[in-house]
Amino acid sequence: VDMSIELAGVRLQNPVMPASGTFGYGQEYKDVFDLNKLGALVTKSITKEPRYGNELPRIAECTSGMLNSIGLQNPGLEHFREVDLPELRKIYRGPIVANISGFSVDEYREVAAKVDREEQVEILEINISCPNVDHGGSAFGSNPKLSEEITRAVRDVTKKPIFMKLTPNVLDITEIAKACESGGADGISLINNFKAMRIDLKTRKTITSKTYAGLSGPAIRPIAMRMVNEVYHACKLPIIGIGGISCADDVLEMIMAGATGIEIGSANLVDPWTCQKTIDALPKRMKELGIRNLEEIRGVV
Ligand code: RRO
Repeated sequence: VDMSIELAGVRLQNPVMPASGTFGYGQEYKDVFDLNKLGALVTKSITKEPRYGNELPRIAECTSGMLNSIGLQNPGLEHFREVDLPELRKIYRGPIVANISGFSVDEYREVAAKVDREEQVEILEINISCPNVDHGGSAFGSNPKLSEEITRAVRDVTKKPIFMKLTPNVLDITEIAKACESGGADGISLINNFKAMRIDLKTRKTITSKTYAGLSGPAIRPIAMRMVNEVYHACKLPIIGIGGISCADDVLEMIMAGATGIEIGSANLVDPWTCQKTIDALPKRMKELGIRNLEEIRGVV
């Protein structure tokens, strides 16, 4: 069986990528399994300036998933270019997807222009959906005009493929996806997490330092499936499906909903071998289900 895919002109040996934020810049996982097995590696969202992120605690477990309110902790653009990217290249040969965030249209443009100069980066994933910051983040991705404007700004400064990463915290995901398509996006990544909260009964305070945090994991997978399917039918762009995927069957289901590639997020925090196990299991499941290649099942629903 053939599990390779093509994502906006980039060939991937398989559709499995770690979701942004779950593999950092690769170093934490290099001793867990061979990163070169991945379809591509998506790096943690970077901003122009370094950020410490939100105060601890910023993770909470919950039934069928988890909450996070990391708050865009990252080493900043210059450190990413000078240290993280070269260090990643030493341990990983495959395609690198650089995830970018910003707090203004100009910041997205500026960071994208600098990342565009990095030969090692194959694809840009533009995060307009972080729910854990006080301004920017999902405020961009829930506004069609701003989503289009950011897409256009990034489009102006790079010829590399651009995937816009969307928030599910909207009434109509197709409206945002279509705005990104008009702005010149090459693909859509969805979904980021749902705005949520948990309370500790003893302290009577929220478990995470920020009142609201983002829900991810198995709980959101059926919603992610539905949203991917809606965007698949509303746009012509390739989709990276994200949301609660943790095994080969989940991957195949997401591709049947319309995704080309997929990202695994929360499941990596439960079992750091999830990506490797999923990739290893995929050919066997494809054979059992009579699937010769992934294209033949994409968007069958
Ligand atoms: O850093 C975060 O809090 C974070 C980001 Br930028 C994001 O896009 N999604 C997420 O779950 N957490």
